[in-house]
Amino acid sequence: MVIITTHKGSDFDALASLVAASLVYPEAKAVLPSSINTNLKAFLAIHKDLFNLFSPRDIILEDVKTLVVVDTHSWNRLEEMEPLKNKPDLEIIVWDHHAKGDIVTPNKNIKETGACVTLLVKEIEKQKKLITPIQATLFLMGLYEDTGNLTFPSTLPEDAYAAGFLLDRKADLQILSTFLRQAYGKKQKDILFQMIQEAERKEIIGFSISIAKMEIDGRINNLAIVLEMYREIINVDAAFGIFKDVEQNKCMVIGRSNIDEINVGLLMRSIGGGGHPGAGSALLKTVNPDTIEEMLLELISGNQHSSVMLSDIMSYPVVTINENAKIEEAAMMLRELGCTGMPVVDKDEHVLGVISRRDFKKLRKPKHMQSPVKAFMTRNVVTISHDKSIIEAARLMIKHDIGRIPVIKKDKIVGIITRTDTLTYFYDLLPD
Ligand SMILES: [Mn+2]
Repeated sequence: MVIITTHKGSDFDALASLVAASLVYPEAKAVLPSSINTNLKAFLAIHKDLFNLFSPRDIILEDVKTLVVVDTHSWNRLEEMEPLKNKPDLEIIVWDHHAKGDIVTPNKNIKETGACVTLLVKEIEKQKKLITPIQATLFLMGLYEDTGNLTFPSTLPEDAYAAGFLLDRKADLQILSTFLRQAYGKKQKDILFQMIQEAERKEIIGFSISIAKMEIDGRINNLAIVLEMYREIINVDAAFGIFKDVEQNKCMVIGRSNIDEINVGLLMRSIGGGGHPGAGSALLKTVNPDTIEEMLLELISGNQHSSVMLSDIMSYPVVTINENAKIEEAAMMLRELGCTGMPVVDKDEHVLGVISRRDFKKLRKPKHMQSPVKAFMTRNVVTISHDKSIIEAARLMIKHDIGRIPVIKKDKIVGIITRTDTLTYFYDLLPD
């Protein structure tokens, strides 16, 4: 007997992958774990008969010759199938988009796509299998749930391509939104209600923020959605939720910000998490929520930039040229360095201007090549202090349409921040 199964606490991607795999392996029985998440329960309450699903109770494990595992390849996430772990001669086939797992088999189809179902949809397309609109709808639900409607950074071009393929196969967006919207369900509603009742606003560095501390009972999905709703309702510039899971003794910290000045990704990185300027999270072990709150407040109220300052991402040392050097020399240096401009400094390394290829257009006579740089440099250079934020640097670049800004500390140039540096930062390409 061939069976297909997926991880416990199954979500839409798990069910979608399970059903998709049953098209790839038509002889197999699709076994859905007993524990499935709330969204999926609501969906299956109506759609169950459309899919030929088996429960683990229906299966005699001794008879299983081939096990197809989708959307995981970790034994401890299979639970009800764990007895198979020690079955000799069991053939295992894996389809998964998680990098980690302990199921060992030569038959692995693993790629870190946004959703697991993407891999199977690709296979279905390759084998030219027919799929019904309701199957396409389910597959797209899995795909959208795991990729946040193709917005999560883990989304690959393959995911978007698969979404297009499924829409072409008549996936129904109406049904899809009905079930996916339940990401905000009763549990989430209860938490939001409690958060609003206890809400406190604070004014800090000129912005309104709110930090909610809550105890939660076990894993609750989609707290990020709850927090975004909370931020909107309380109407603050930035909101943070510190959710303490008492049993696991862990704290989930989630932040949302609507303003550049409070960079959630930066804050979360400082406490061991991650994210982007507008949204981020961190999972902390055995930390007191009050301590986390203090930490956040301290970080926001000024030390926010102490973790990642301009000096962390700027380029240095900077090649500069003395004001009295000859134009000829500047031209030669720029050519050698392959850059378009460089700061001009006096003997104390104070920035006086910038000499760039553009300035060479001002040269009229051959003897100008022998003139001092200061005669042709551009004055009134935009500079930035080393303790300013990266956002501020980016703003200056946009405002003045410049690609590089000298970074100044105590009147001296200590580095240069370039457009590439800021892009690298914003796109989260910083090494951890
Ligand atoms: Mn998945």
